[in-house]
Amino acid sequence: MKIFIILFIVTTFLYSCNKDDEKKVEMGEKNGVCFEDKSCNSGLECYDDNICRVIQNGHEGGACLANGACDNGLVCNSDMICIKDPCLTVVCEDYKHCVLGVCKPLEGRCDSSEDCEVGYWCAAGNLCSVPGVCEPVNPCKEINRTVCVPDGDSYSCECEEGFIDFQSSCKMPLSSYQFHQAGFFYNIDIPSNTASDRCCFDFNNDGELDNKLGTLLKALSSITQINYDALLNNDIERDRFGYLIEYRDAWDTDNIVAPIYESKDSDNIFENNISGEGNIFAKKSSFKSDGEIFISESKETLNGIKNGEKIYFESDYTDFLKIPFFAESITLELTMYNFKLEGDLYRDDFGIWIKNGKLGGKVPMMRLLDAYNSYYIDKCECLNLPEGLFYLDEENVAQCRVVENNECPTNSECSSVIEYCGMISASLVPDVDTDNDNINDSLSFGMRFETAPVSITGVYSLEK
Ligand SMILES: [Ca+2]
Ligand SMILES: [Ca+2]
Ligand SMILES: [Ca+2]
Repeated sequence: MKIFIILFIVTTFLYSCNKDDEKKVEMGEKNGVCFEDKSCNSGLECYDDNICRVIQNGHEGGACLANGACDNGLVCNSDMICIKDPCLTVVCEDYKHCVLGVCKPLEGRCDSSEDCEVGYWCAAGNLCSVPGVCEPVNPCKEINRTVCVPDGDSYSCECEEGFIDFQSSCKMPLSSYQFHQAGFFYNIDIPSNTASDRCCFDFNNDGELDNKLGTLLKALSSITQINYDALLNNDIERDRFGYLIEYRDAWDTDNIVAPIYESKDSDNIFENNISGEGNIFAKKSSFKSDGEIFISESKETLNGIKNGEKIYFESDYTDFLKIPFFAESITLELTMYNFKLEGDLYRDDFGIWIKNGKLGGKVPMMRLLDAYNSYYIDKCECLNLPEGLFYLDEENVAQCRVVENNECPTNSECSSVIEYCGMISASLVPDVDTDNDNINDSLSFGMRFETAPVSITGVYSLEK
């Protein structure tokens, strides 16, 4: 029994001693044993002997050394504490180096001119350079599709690759142009502009649709013995005349550009031109030159077109379309300027087409009389009027020349045109003032059409 009691006291004593030691230094505390994961409380680090002690300068979490250095793999941050180098996991571009985890340009290299010393700018290749004649503001910037080429103290603005210099502007050569989806015009109809058949545009802003020339052509059909609708559609079927509309950037951007070209069939088969399988050339004569693509470039902002939605284009005043009426071997060629096009646009996976189309423009009186004159000069040599039958007087009114040596057979078209010349010229009263001098100088004209989807095969030139 005695032995047991002594043993108990000793055990209790030893136990109390141990307990007092642990109270003084707990795990993770200064001079205490490290935690199982070799960590210690804040401000301490676990030494190799598994005891927590104050972090030494230069170690992770400790102050940086006097010269700002830290142990390997560590960097001194702005609080002068050594931290794990964040750059160890950062990859910078060639001209940059990593500073505390952020990629910054090396000396003499740059992302912007602010990275360079005063007097230098950030040039190509992220190099800080002394500005040249083309820098830092590119003097060619305002000229489309150009690059600035330095030449000593001077510079020149030259066309970007793929473009050529044409009349002081850079244009894409036709040879490298890729045509987009297109439409072929057919079912042409010149409205008579009776009350039930009004078309197509209001050219003089009085709220009424104007088609002075269309109305006249219809009225004159009986005199000139020309059925203009039939002529046009026949000529289209026989590929003597045709138009294409190219839908450039129709769906990619808000800005739809749709130039119109004269066309030439690739296979002389008309049916496929209107069945959606036509391959048709754009005539080279529709292009101002090799260096300039568009005879007309009409722009309209459309935020995505839905099926059946109206499209509307208007060309510049200087853009024109020729409408040739072929009668036998003779052409009466009308030229309309500042043309407008309107229609309901449809599309599917195979193409784009227009229904209820209207195409109209302004035909200057002078150009119209020229057309009539050259028609009758060719057709009616017997009139002996090489300068033509019609002329414009000082008041811009169409007049007929006096025919003195008429050798035309009676009852021929040429004889009847003398008879009706006064009536024709009296009906040629312009209704549109194009130069705002308050004197009408042009006739409004419009016609209806449809288009069928076709592909533009390329450019057709007579020289081929
Ligand atoms: Ca009008
Ligand atoms: Ca064809
Ligand atoms: Ca005028």
